[in-house]
Amino acid sequence: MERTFVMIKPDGVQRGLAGEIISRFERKGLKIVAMKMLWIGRELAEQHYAEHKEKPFFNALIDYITSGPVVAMVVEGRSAVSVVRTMIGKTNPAEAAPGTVRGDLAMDTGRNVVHASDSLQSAEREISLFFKPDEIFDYAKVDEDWVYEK
Ligand code: IDP
Repeated sequence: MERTFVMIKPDGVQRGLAGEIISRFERKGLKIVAMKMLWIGRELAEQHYAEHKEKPFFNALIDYITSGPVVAMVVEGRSAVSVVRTMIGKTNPAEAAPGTVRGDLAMDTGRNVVHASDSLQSAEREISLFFKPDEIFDYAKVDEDWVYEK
């Protein structure tokens, strides 16, 4: 099983899309093993998006992600990193396929409603930035035998 980091960005919270987005992951069969609402400060935002520090959109990105509360989650499942990336769709919502979160619910790259880790390595890094080990729960879900054959 893999764990990935997912975040409903401030526009997703403001637009009342948190439930819709969380529900998509639940219905898929993924397991939410950690979740909280928080308002990210600039320091954490800059750490989270450190790989984009030199990009022209970096300051706007930090302004955006710190502009209101977000909902942060750890989502677990088989191949969770790639499954969740497929579900959220391309970075630019105008190019994201219908059926994906961004394809269905967003219009603009700078307001693309959701974040998800792009590799196992970034998942581990991002999970440890946002969650302490005791905020992540190991539990059995009753439908597991109905989600996975084995
Ligand atoms: P991702 O979120 O799909 O992994 P990244 O390329 O890692 O995409 O970019 C991180 C975030 O930075 C994007 O989700 C988006 O909010 C923002 N971003 C990326 N490229 C641009 C851009 O060209 N203009 C404005 N914002 C951008």
